[in-house]
Amino acid sequence: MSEELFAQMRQAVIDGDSAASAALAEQALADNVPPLDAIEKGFVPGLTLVGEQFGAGDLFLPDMMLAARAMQKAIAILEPEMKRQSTQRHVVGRVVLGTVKGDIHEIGKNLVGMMLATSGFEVHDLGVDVAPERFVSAAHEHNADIVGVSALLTTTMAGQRTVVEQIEAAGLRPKCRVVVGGAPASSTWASEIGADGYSEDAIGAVALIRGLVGA
Ligand code: B1M
Repeated sequence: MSEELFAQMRQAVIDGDSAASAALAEQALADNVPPLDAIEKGFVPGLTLVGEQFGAGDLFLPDMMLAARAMQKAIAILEPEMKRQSTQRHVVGRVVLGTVKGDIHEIGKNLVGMMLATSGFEVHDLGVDVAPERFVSAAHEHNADIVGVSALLTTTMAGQRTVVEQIEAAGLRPKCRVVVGGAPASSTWASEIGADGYSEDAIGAVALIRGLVGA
């Protein structure tokens, strides 16, 4: 039953059909499908396929934009239920999150933020195209335990190194740790730039950050 629903979700994103993805997200809620399963097993595989076909030159930027919009529509419907299901009551840590300067990819970063928030973290999401100085000032302002930096492009990932350097230069370390993620990042890259951790997905990011703050 869920497998069939997941297949329809995948197809709605591939088709860039926001109305269909919204209806399928509503159906998932009505059928008690866990919202994270709907996102990760249903909608994300569609976006991954669109990305691969874009990379191969078989699809174009407008296709990728429509697919992203369909995905975001579904997430907007599923997010309140994820928050409602959260049982955490006390703040386990403070996280400043954003996508590096020059990079406007936000879906993965938003998922990480959503998972952290539903796991009891206070999340300050700075959005996309965030300058390194902004990460530093927000870390100061919110007394952050963690600065989370997302990058989806090989051309922007160097911005993660700059954030690490500027957090260090501002004297915020070691109390404030820097965690990186996004498709081109890896644990090797995280070590190379002196970050405190890397996760390849949102669930792993929560586990990693919980470990770093001792929660
Ligand atoms: Co873009 N794009 N895009 N794009 N786009 C990629 C990344 C690309 C791999 C597609 C491809 O060619 N195959 C490619 C990058 C190639 C490279 O650098 N090597 C690419 C390109 C080239 C571009 C443009 C340059 C295209 C152009 O203009 N010619 C352009 C750049 C714009 C810019 O940023 N300056 C561009 C634009 C766009 C859209 C605007 C159309 C749209 C983004 C819409 C939006 O976010 N509002 C878009 C999309 C949707 C993608 C793909 C298809 C999907 C990205 C996504 O949302 N995935 C992507 C292909 C792909 O990744 N397969 C692609 C779903 C999401 C849940 O996964 O973001 O990986 P992801 O996040 C995961 C993990 O990475 C991890 O957890 C998340 C959840 O599990 N994670 C973290 C992410 N951040 C983390 C932080 C953490 C920890 C874990 O700690 C802090």
